[in-house]
Amino acid sequence: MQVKVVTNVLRANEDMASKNRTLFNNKGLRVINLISSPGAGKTTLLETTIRNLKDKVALGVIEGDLMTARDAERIARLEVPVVQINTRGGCHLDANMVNKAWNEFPPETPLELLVIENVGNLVCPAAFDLGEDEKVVIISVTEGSDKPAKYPTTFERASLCLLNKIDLLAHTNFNLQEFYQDLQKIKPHLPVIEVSALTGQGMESWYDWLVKRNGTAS
Ligand SMILES: Nc1nc2c(ncn2[C@@H]2O[C@H](COP(=O)(O)OP(=O)(O)OP(=O)(O)O)[C@@H](O)[C@H]2O)c(=O)[nH]1
Ligand SMILES: [Mg+2]
Repeated sequence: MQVKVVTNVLRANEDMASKNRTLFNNKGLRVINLISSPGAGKTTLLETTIRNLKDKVALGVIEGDLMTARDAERIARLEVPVVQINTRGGCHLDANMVNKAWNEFPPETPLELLVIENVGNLVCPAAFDLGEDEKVVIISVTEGSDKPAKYPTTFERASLCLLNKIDLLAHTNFNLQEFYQDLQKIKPHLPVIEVSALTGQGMESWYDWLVKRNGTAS
């Protein structure tokens, strides 16, 4: 019975994700689902990215959090369209929440790229398709290099891994060799970009990935 309920929930989510994907594709909108543990640097990455890309790409953001509108307020300060979802205890976003959030954007908002910051969690978000084009996983060097091995599903389903807080590497025992070896076993050829969302180090490669894939590179 329990299994059937879970299966139904996932199937309903797949149906809505498929509707979202059709909606986004029809608008020519590229959609990224940004996943990480709490505090790995998702919002900081978005802030730095927006400062650098705002004039090149029409970017919008959906923020997912259990409580508060703090992340949406951070993004709104940069004058980018943003909608906050509060899951009120839920550990991940689902396709229905994203559909409702999408309808909160004024219809005339001209967007080319939509980034969805998922709830801080390295496990549950991977199971729920939101209708995105690609998942991007962030891990930061302060979390330990064993995270891909311990939470492989998110890495398996991601198209790109960002290794954040690289500015702090020398102050941690993060083992780059172990990290890359584990990733190689979980998802060979998964691209990894080492970045500091705070200092901007390595971020050009991330912008290239986002903008070129968006088809707006000149
Ligand atoms: N040194 C350093 N600190 C960073 C970097 N990126 C983020 N931080 C810091 O890490 C903390 C958490 O960053 P956030 O961007 O709020 O993390 P988040 O993933 O959005 O967190 P949740 O939304 O709560 O899951 C903040 O104090 C940031 O300033 C980085 O590249 N280097
Ligand atoms: Mg955040």
